[in-house]
Amino acid sequence: IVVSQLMSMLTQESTDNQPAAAPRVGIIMGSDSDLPVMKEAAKILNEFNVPVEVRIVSAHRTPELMFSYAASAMERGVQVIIAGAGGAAHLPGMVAALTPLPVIGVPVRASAVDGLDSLLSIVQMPRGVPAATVAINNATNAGLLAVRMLGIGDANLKARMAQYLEDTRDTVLVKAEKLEK
Ligand code: RP5
Repeated sequence: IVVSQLMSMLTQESTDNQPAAAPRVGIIMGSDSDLPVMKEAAKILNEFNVPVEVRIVSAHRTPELMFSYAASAMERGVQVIIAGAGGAAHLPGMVAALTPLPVIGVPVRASAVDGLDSLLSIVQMPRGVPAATVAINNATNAGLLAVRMLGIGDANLKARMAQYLEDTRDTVLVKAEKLEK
């Protein structure tokens, strides 16, 4: 499967010839090599029926595209941006500098130093320009955090997140019970 096919599968398709809902979350990443990690964020958002767009945007290789993406995201209706990158992972921080939207950074393990470079590049933002940072390769948590952010103004999403937590707890309790037997 080619990358473009995978990316359009991750972006919710329109049904019944209705135009696709405007994306509420932008998922961007520095390279198509980040896609195996970053697709987990799209999966979570699809589970919660949150419309997303998925794009390759590189801080270093396509700086003009990064600028125009970040500068236009809010006016296009995007409410949260999830940005993943590896190595010298400047994408989340640079995007946070270009938009007032909340930005969640995903440090991708992409180099010889096991993702520590990506983690530190994303988490060590200067005062005044925050980027939330999840664990290395944990795009699932980035998706869940985006749902929680959107849930502030969306009672339905907030209720579904409460249910997700209950389901997570129940899964662990069932496993624990099995172990005790
Ligand atoms: C970063 O460099 C990307 O986010 C990726 O994690 C890493 C390696 O990119 P490729 O050389 O695989 O395209 O900019």
